[in-house]
Amino acid sequence: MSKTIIVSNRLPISLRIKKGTYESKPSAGGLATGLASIYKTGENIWIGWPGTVVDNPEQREEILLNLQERKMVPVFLSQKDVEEFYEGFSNETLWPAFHYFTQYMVYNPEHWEAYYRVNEMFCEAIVEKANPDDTIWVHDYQLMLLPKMLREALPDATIGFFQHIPFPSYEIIRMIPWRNAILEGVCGADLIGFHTYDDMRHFLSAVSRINGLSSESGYIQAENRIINVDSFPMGIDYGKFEKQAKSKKNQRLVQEYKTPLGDQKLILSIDRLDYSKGIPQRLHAFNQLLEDYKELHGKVSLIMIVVPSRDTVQSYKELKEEIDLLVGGINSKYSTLNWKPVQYFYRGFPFNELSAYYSMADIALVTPLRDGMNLVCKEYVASKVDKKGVLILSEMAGASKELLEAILVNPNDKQAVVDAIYEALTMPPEEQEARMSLMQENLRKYDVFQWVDVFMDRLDDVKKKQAEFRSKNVDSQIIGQIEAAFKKAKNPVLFLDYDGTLTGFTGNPGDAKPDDELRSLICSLSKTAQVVLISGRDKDTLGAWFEDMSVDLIAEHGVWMRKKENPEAWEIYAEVDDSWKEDIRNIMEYYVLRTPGALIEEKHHSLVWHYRKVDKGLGNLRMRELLSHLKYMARGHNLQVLEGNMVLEIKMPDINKGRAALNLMKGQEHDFIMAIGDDWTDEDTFKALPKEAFTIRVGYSYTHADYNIKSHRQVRNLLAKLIN
Ligand code: GDG
Repeated sequence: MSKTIIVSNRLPISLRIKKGTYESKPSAGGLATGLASIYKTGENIWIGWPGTVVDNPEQREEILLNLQERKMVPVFLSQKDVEEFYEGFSNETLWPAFHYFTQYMVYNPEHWEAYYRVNEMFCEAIVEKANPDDTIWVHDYQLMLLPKMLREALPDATIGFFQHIPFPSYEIIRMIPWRNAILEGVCGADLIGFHTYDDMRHFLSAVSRINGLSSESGYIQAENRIINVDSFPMGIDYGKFEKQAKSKKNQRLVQEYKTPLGDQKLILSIDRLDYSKGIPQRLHAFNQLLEDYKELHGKVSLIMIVVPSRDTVQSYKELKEEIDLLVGGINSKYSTLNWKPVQYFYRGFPFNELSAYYSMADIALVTPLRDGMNLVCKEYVASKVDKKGVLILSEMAGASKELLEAILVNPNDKQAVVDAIYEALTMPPEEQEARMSLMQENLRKYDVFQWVDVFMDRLDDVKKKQAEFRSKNVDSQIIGQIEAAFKKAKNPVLFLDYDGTLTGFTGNPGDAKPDDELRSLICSLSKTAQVVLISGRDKDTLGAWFEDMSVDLIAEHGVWMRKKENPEAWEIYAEVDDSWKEDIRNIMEYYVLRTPGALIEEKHHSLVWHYRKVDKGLGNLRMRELLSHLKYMARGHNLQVLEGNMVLEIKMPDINKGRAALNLMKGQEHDFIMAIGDDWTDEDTFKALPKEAFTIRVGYSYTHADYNIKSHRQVRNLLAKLIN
């Protein structure tokens, strides 16, 4: 039976080695709780780094056995791995890049090599435990190469990837020298999840511009399968925070903490030490508040909890010093004998104490400069069981897309943060209740368990979609059937599209000339079958390329036909009025002038606007504009607009490849018909041909064809089989 493997950089435990012996505590983090329902059942396991360097082989063995009982498998990292892979590439290249702190990015090839190496180590550890059809869910930015490595080792596995931190704009991604490999790595997954729609949008744009993979409605069309990209905003274990907040123990603790503070209003700030969290900016705003509103002195305190993290890294050390100075500055300026404006803690707290802080805070001030989601704000809302309290939340946190009833602020706008704090301090209790209730309803429904279920369901769903395509894949059995039918046939005919079907695409369409392999293939085929090259290309190019071959040619999607018996005589499908061209050409020219790299091709019966050489995003934008413009014009002229591969073509509607194919077969009896094509102009052929024909679409798109085939390479292999 297949099992599920969770993979993350850190295992859900904290392991400490003291004087040669180790102790490990389970982690109570949100992710660990949410995924417990998965890895603790059946044969499922969690694979990751235990969080501490263990060099002693005997101790490793001991830890391995101990973790095995808890359904975990450790990947042991050396000190060098930790420095170069974790602290290095993950936290000094990807972390700053993905949080838009490009000034902190380090470009170190050795760190990159370590990142690659450790991802490989993870892959090996997984392969050792995995069955070929297992489900593997990989988490976060430390393991972005892993999905592809796993796909290669376990082609049939179901692979999910979730990124917990933001995914930035293409403009940032393109700064990373190793961007191609990173994006390709992630695309080894079947389902790729982010917290927000913006992250997903940025990812799709980067994959399209950097790796040339197009997508539609969140489905990336990869070479041999579809990949789903979607947004899955992560929730918290709502029940746990609610229950704790309601408990007698918690109420006692709140009482104990609050007594010395009197009836001061309390503002809570909790973060890991990180420049993305905007801690100094928050302190500046609090300082400004005290400067602007003297009447608040003695009546409001900021409880600032900063949890130590990465403080060996220089930029974090500097951040810590900056915070210390700011806190010291505020306290020395405003403190009185019985009031300290900032209660500052540089340490973590156990869960019950954290929960007490959430319960007693009148305001949670959560103002990161960038945050993938931010769970602290959600935990605060869940803990406000009396519904009294106000959340001030940064627009730059993923959570701001869900918690619309918070006071949303731009963390870079100091005055806006000051105003938000003042608004929160003076907000009527009924309004607090109304806002809190709406947020609680939302968070209760979309908790971390729901998040896990939805992700796993979608993973199933994308596998089903892939299976639908695969059921139409030209496999060895289908090839056998085609071969047998072909060999039996006395009068076979093959309709073969050219670009994308017999050959790949090139930057310059003129460069896609038939190579020697293709010429000899067509030549041999034409000895036993009627070969028809059916293309959108102009007749002169096709005529010149296949001048000396015994093949029929259909050019310009069916406008022109040239029979092999009479290679000099091109027949036209019908003489039609082309007075429409002038108006349309004027419009297309206007779009060429606005779009560097675009060009117009004039064919006998059509006009084509090419944008293959245009900067990708601009090309798509202009194509959409021109498409709607042309569709509008087309109605008046009774024309048809076709969207091809990096082209828009406008032509008379009664001319298409399907009609041309039927026209060519008229009066002949064929006992084998096969058509292969790669874009939607070929769909006309697939639809027009009798049902006993073999119809094949190149690429894994929805199609009227009977089958899909991976690429032009496989088409050539299939045709080669017919010769042998
Ligand atoms: C990544 C993304 C995304 C904090 N102080 C204490 C303590 N905490 C707990 C909180 C909360 C968690 O740490 C911090 O939440 P984040 O949302 O910042 O999560 P990270 O794991 O740091 O970050 C982030 C998240 O992944 C999930 O996808 O939201 O954007 O950066 O749960 O309660 N817990 C205890 N004592 C503390 O002092 N016990």
